[in-house]
Amino acid sequence: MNDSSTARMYDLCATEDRRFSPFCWRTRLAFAHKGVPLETIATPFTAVPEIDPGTKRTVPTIEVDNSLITDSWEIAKWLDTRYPDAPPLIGTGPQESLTYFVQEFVNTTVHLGVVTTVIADLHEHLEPADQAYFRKSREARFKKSLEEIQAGREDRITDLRRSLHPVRALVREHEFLGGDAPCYADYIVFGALQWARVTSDFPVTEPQDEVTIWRNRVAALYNGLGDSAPHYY
Ligand SMILES: N[C@@H](CCC(=O)N[C@@H](CS)C(=O)NCC(=O)O)C(=O)O
Repeated sequence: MNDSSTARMYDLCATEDRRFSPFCWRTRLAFAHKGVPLETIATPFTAVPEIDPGTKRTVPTIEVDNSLITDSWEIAKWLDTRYPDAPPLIGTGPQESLTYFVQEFVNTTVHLGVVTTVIADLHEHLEPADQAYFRKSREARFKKSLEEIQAGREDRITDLRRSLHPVRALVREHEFLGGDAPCYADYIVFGALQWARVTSDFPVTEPQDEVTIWRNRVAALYNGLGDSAPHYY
């Protein structure tokens, strides 16, 4: 375990150090939002079981204060409790409930749209050992080949863009989903779009879309943290 007081996050990585996990992006931005330093540990899929052998941890998992915290929502809640004087991420009461709603909408509708748009491209970016694991596990989950899952994305992309309408409607009126300043909901939606732009040159949103303009605004936060990883557009 890490002795230093700086938290460390196990972060999925692909070739060229592409950091693509939508959940890990939420956590990276959440730490930056609180002004708390975070180191990342590049972790291929096949190394995830080694984080805490014998358990079924996912990423993000963070190492902090000599213990491990898994799950992006749990980590954001921990940050709010540990750093109450910095701007809240999730908050409490109605804000917490609405943020949870955003999370579940993104985890289901938006993530399904993104993964079926970029899954074969993502595979192309993995190291060979990870490619074998990823193909086997995802093809078993979808009961189709990666190429079949991604096929037809040109026709399906309109559905994904339409599903982002709630975001579009809000950012037409406000700088961020949080209003004048970003909040955890911004990072949840951003993570989904970041996953796509880090792994594929197929644009999930069009350049002139208000969603793209907002996404660029979030990417530029915290000294361009979201633009610091290799990405296509
Ligand atoms: N609910 C979890 C989901 C995390 C999750 O699904 N992480 C994926 C990567 S994006 C994972 O660890 N996958 C391991 C694997 O597929 O073997 C969270 O919000 O942190």
